[in-house]
Amino acid sequence: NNSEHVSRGALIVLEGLDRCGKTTQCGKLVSSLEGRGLPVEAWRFPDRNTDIGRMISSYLTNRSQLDDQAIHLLFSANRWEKRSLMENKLRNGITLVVDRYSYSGVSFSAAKGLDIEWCKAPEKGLIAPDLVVYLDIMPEEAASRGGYGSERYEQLEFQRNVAHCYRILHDVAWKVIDARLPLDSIENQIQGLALESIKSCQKKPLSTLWL
Ligand code: 2DT
Repeated sequence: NNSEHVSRGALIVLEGLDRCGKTTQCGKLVSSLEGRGLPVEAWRFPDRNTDIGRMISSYLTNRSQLDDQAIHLLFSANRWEKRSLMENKLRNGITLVVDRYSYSGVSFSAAKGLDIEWCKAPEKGLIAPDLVVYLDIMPEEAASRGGYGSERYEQLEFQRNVAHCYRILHDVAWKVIDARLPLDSIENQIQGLALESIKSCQKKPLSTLWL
């Protein structure tokens, strides 16, 4: 571990409703940073490749039922089980581009009616992102984009509630980008924000969420 000699990587999170274009933009950002020779990895939550992740996946595909509180804590535990690996990567200079994080965690659960502070509590102490890009889209517009898949949350009425909860969470560190803009314009804006963030976080210590 040579972490004392390298400047740390940035934790960059993309958030937004289903079908807002997050996953596409995560891929584009990772390729462009790689193209510049910057160390970067693509991550996503939920990470369905762990035991907890498989329980989450089974819930999302309606193969299992869980109380709202129970699934909320599993999503959070799925981030906690990755926290130390995340920290190691960042300290070793690797920038992480993450498709969804604690903001999805809180918004999707609060959209079911759970108390927002209760939802935030298990996220406290996770690594805080250096940049959160929110791809802003109206739920109706997202729904019209080739429709949703068959997973549990992919329904217009539910996405409306999620959008409302995202609006409550969103703070000054968020960068909101209009998801209706042309793909390459969105790509360029995110790239600019990411490069700025990678540069400025070199002097900043890692910080934690919501304490
Ligand atoms: P994907 O379609 O992006 O795989 O997401 N979700 C996600 C939560 O409810 N809580 C969380 O903490 C996270 C990270 C959003 C699967 C769905 O899971 C929801 C959509």
